[in-house]
Amino acid sequence: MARCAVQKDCPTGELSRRKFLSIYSTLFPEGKAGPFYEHVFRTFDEDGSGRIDFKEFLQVILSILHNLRVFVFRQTKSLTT
Ligand SMILES: [Ca+2]
Repeated sequence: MARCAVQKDCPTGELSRRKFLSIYSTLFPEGKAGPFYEHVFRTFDEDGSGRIDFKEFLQVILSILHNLRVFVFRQTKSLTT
């Protein structure tokens, strides 16, 4: 079901500015979509294409997982020393 929603929202496999703002405004009607969009795309859109492709998305996910692993390691180490 989630895959169908992604294919419907991003049929090219990339997330555009327009689609991002549409999804964000639907999920967070009280939120400030513009500033958040700028932050997200500055972080995710590595090639500056104005779209987030699957490779860029995976790189961010891997970065988050790495940072989470480092955080857990440090927390665990501080408990044992
Ligand atoms: Ca891009």
